[in-house]
Amino acid sequence: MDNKKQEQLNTFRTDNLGQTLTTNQGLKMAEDEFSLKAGDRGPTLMEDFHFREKITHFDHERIPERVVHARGFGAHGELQLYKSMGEFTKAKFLQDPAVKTPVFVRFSTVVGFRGSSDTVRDVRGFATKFYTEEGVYDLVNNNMGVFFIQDAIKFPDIIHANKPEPHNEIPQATAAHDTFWDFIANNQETAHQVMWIMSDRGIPRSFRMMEGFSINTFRFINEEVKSHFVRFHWKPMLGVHSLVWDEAQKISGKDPDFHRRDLFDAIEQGNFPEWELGVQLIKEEDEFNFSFDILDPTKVWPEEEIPVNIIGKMTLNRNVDNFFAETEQVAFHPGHLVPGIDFSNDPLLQGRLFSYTDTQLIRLGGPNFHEIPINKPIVPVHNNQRDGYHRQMINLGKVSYHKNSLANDTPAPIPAAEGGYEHYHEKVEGQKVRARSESFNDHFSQAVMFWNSMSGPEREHIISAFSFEVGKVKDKNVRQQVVEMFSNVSVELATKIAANLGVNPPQNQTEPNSTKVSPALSQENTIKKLDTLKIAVILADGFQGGIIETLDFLRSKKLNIEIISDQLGMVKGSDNRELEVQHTFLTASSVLFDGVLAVGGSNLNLKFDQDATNFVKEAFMHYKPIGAIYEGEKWLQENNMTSGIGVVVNSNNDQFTDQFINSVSTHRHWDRVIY
Ligand code: HDE
Repeated sequence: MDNKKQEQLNTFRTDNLGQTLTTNQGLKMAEDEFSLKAGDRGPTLMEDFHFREKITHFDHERIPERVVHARGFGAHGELQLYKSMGEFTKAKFLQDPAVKTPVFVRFSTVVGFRGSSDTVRDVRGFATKFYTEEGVYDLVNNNMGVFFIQDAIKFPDIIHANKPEPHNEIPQATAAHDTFWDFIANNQETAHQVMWIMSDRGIPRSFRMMEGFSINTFRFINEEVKSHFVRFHWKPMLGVHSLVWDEAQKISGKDPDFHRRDLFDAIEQGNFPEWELGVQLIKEEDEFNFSFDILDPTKVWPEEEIPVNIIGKMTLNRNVDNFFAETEQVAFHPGHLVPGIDFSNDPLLQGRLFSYTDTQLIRLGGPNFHEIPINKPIVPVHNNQRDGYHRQMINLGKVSYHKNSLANDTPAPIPAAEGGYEHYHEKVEGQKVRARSESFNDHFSQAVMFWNSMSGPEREHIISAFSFEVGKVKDKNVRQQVVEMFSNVSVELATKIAANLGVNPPQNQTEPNSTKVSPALSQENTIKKLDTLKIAVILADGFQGGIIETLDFLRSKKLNIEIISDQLGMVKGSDNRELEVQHTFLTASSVLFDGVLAVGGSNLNLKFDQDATNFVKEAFMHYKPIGAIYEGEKWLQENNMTSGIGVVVNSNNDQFTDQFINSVSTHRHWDRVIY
């Protein structure tokens, strides 16, 4: 059964199938192939209203893309609570575990244009719209726990530095260029977020395998008007997983839509992505009891110190019907609140509260974007706001002001006790200053904690990421500045990247003496599941028929099995049973899969051998699980890969299938020696 939001959207959904073609005025047309001309070789006539309407509409199809987070992908779903949060907040949608709240989520990259690739190294947006019985609530998160800057006034600066350079609009969708790193080295509050983005978190395997962090501190307010500070978290049920950099770059060419395809396919297959909603809570009276300022968006609240209280689960269960109508026109705003949730004085959050509405005005063309179906609340809207471009609502009556007597002084506000939104009565006093609190001055302790918390392979990946990104910086002085800056995080890190960057080792040779770690920051111990991992099975004609049962068994473990061969069509097994080929070596690549099962067949030729060998070799380089059986073994033997960690070969091993599943359940074999 459709939820209230879907019921509402049903009234806007239109199906052209089987219908007669009309103009936008509803006029049925007899012809849609030829413009109206004076003679069949003559000029087109001005009176051809059908031509004019069709072309005009086409000419105006584009709207400005988002200034940041331009490339995104959305889906519908629902949130259901595990328990009531009534003790902390009066927000109605956080009270009753029996209620399912409709949601719409949009994931995004930040810096690339709308047509850029999904797998670039970047922060990911994770914005959720809750259609609650008290109006729309937006939780506009990112997939990293902190942000680059501490004050919103610097947002245009960081984004200008990160975007393609203005003189030549190069490079696309990457921070690997001079202006970004020049900004970083000269704005050291960025250190912590840079560590996150240089880590594996910058190249997620899937939107379904990312966390979401509110970063900014909000408030929960309960019925007794008691306030707690709160930060929100999404925890993916599939764990937090990433690509490797070489793979991410290759996917950018092979399938720039890798992440959106992954989400779309999972939902179409009924493998609905799920995240648990968590909250970290701090009592108002404990505001100053931490070694960091809890309002500082460049700091995490370490999860070991302030546990994430898991309160419910979100399931995405429906793809959009129309990308533009829904995903492109959805308008999020961290200021869309419901009673029981309020802001903190985090100066980044405060600035965001201005920006989001402002940007929708130009992007969506006026002040009525809340009436666009995807943005419409599921509760009635009544106020004295009127008119403006594209107004849909037909307000009755002559009164559009408050106070009035002609309409009994309605629409009327209602007191907080009856559900009216009232801001928390926080006491504020101070002098007007352009300044930043001294409590925001420590830029490195948590960057050090992040580095300390990484596993060996994660550290190696960070060193490689810095070496790549800063290696693209042409200005040697900027490269040197970056090395000096990150010696405050780790002299070892700075020294290793200095060597790769052709600059001097850092002047600072004193390692930070903090040994503080937060295990929650490392992906090493995340949940690892088989569900929906994609396994490429390389088959040729004459394959050993028994493999069909093995594949069925792998499917029963929820693995997605796809067959690769040299041609599309069917491959025939030794027992004459056939399997359909999904991809050829031309249309697929190992980088699009989580693991490989090399099977082969009796009918191999040199070209097949070469293609299959390259496929397996690349998977090997990317630490992926590999199984080899029957003729498939030779592709590994000839390249000395059979003894690699995570490689399972048959060689009459009756445990083969179990061992292969074990290898796949590890996801990546970081301790494999790559040569
Ligand atoms: Fe945003 N951000 N942001 N941001 N942001 C936008 O609003 C802004 C920040 C985030 O899928 C814009 O509708 C400022 C933090 C997401 O439609 C814009 C500052 C976090 C999305 C804007 C920040 C975010 C946006 C552009 C610094 C994570 C995509 C289009 C003070 C907690 C939403 C739009 C979508 C989008 C401003 C920082 C998350 C320009 C001024 C921190 C997920 O208004």
